[in-house]
This record gives sequence, structure tokens and C-alpha cells, in this order.
Amino acid sequence: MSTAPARLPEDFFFGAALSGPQTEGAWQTGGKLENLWDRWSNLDLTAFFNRVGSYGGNDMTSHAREDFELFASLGFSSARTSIQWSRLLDANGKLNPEGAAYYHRLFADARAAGVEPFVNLYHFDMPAYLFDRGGWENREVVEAYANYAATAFAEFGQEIEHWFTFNEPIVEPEQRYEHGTWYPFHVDFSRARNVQYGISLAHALAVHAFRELQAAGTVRADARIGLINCFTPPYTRENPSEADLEAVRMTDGINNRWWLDLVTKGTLPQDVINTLKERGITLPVRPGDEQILAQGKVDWLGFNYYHPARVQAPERNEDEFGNPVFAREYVWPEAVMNESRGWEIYPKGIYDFAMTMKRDYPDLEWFVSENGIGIEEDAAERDEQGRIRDASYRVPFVREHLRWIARAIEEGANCRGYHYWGAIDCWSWNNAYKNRYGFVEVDLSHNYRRVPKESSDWMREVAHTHVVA
Ligand code: BGP
Repeated sequence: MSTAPARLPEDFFFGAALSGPQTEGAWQTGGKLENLWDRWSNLDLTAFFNRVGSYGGNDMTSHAREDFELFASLGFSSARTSIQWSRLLDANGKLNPEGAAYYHRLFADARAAGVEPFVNLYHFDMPAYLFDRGGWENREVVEAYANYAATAFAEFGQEIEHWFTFNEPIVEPEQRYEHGTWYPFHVDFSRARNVQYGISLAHALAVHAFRELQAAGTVRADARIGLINCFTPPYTRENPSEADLEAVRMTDGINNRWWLDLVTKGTLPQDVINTLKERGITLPVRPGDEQILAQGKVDWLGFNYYHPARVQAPERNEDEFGNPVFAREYVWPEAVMNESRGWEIYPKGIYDFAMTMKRDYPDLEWFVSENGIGIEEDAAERDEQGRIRDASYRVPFVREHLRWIARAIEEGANCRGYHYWGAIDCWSWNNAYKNRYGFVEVDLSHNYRRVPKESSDWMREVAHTHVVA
């Protein structure tokens, strides 16, 4: 690609992506209930990097005004965070007034700084008591989520214009139920798909509630609802075999097309369902589900992009636990890695996804809802002002992704904006504070003090000029 500066459209927006459980802290105040991250931290703190559990977030509760002002100073016009279900509702599924006040205040702080709050309803953070009742595998929990979503729409319906039902709905099925990496560590492909199905229903029920409340005037007329997922553009080896292409089909089918079909057509991809069935996996479908899923169509979409998926045909069709295996990793010899996170850096993937969207879902608007680079030992070097010298790696990462976005837009992609993940360092699940993403440092040894890094100057310039140099 040419190295000449790229230009993004005038109305292209820049913003920050964050989540409630990774920023808020205040984990036991204001009637907040235990969520799954608190549960895991309480059970085994050694599972968390440097034993930093869920409790503190990045202390945004004490820094909210300052944080939104920092976003504004970077030229960011919006910020997406999430409401924590475990804060907004009590254990009877009723509004917790202190939780409601918490978010009214948070959104007012954003507005006061000139930052538009985008609100997501779920970011891997189920209240623990609902998990104990079966989590996403239990229909009552799916319905409890619909009730939670409706309560949030009613409470903030006049305040919020941009809503999202879920962040990365593929991640809990994979991390909690399939790969055994997150509490409760299941390795059960079939259960993972049940969970995926339950989340799909929950999403559709929430969209339905949103539409009804909007028709009734409870939700403002200009509000929009969407879904955010980490769509992974799928690739395989050169000169692939039939079996390699089949691995791509199923990986793409479960991770990407499942959600894209749900949010554009209100259905799930039949070829994937058929293949699952052939391998003995049947989803817990009930009469009436088709009508529920049909409500799942959204107004726009968020695309979180960190890395592509490179797969090839598996060596065996089943693992040692009897789970079906559809693909295995393909290690591309040319891959450039972010060694801290173990993720491939492949900026062109953003363009390839954009072109797939243009071809297959041309009417759907979308934005890059997360992108960023998490580096261990970000603090290794500082300049004379005490700022972390991160520009040499953070700037090229963002620049390359933005260039590919600019090119995709020139070629007709319907991409409206870019949110950078963790613009202010935040807590990264069980990696805690290992990898830092921010343009702004959170100094843990000085009471979560915020200190802009070197890269923030570059980001500010780009967000103001829309020229990616
Ligand atoms: C996404 C999540 C975020 C965030 C980010 C970075 O998958 O939506 O919550 O954490 O990835 O990943 P990590 O924190 O694991 O480095």
C-alpha cells in the first residue's frame, strides 16, 4: 500500500471503547452484586496476572470526569462503555436505584465533556447468581436478560442514542465452555453451542424490547441498536485442499456468519446448523424460537478487530474429550506477531472484512468498535516529561489499520468510525494490567493516576485532521 497520507471522511468519528467490568471498580458499593469476574477472583486470585482481580477496574468511578475530558482532548467524540447487569438490577431483577443513579451520573459526565456515550449491555459479566441458575443454557436466564435490557431501555431511553446488546457474544461460548480458559473452564463443544444459541435468543429478545419501547416513545426516536462482535476474517494456506476450505467454512460460520445472519436476516446459517447436526450437535430449539430470532435484525454493527483467523484442515475429527474438531490453527510463515498478547498483527484484515461486508451485507452500516495494541512493559522507557515512549510501536499499529479503513471507505465500505480499545489503560480480565493498550497510562503505584503517553499527540492530530500520516 502507498505510504502517502490517507484521508478519512469529514463525518468519520473517533472514540474510545471500554467496558464496565474493566474500568468501574467500586465492585461492592452501591448495591452491586457479584459478577462472574468477582466470583473467579474470589475463588482463585492466582489465576490473575500479579494477583490483580476484578475489584478495582481502572478506578474510573473516581476518575470519570477526568477520563471523559481526556477522551475529548484526544479528539474523540464518543465513548462506548457497558452497563453492568450486576449493578443496574438487584437479585430480584428489579432496578437498583443506586445503580441507576451511577449510570445517569456517568453518562452526564460524558456529555459534560462533549463525549457521546454509546451503551453496551453485556461484556462477559453475568451476575453470579444467574450463572448458578444455569447461565445462558437456561431459558429463564435468557429471559432475565431481556428483562434487564428492557429495564435499561426504560431507564435511559431518553438519554442514550446508541445501544448495543452484546460485546463479542462468541467469546463466552469459546472461553468459558469450549476452550476451558475462563471460569468455569468447560471443554465441551456442544454446551458452547447451546450457550451461543441462548445468547442469540437473548440478543433478539432485547432488540424486540427496544423496538417496542421505541414505538411507545419510551426510547427516543433517533436511538439505534446494534451488536458488537470480534469478527475474525478467515484465511487458510495457499493452494488449499477441499478440507482446508471446509475448515474455513465452519470457522467463519460459527464465529462470523452466525452473528451476521442473525443481525441482518434474523436467522442462523443453515449450512452451519446442518453440519453441526451431522456431527451430533443439536441446538436446544423450542417452538417459537424462529419468531424470536427473526426479531434480531439491527440498525448497525460494531466490528472489533485485533487479529485474523488462520486455519487449516484438522488432523483428527474429534478431540480426546469426544468434541468435534472442525479446524486447527495454520501458522502463516509471514505472520507478524504482537508477542505480548500472542496475536498476529494484520492490518489488511480490516479491509478484507470491509470488502466482505460490502459484498454480502451492503446495506448495513458499521464501525470499528475496538482495535488496539496491548504491550507488556509499556513503561520501559519514558521521555523527559515522564511520558511513556510508546509512539514507535503504537502509532504504526493504529496508522496501518486506519489506512486500510480509509482505503475500504474509498472503495465503498459502509464504515462510519473507529473506537480505540482501552484508550486509557484498563484491567484486561485475567491478564489484569499485564498488557497496556492506552494512549494514556494508568499508574498503579500512584492511585491510578492518568498520564498521557507519547502516542497521544499523534492520535490527537489524526482525530482532529482526519489525515492519517
Ligand atoms: C476484546 C474485549 C475487550 C478487551 C480486548 C483486549 O476481546 O472486548 O474487553 O479486553 O479484547 O483483549 P485483552 O484484554 O484480552 O488483551
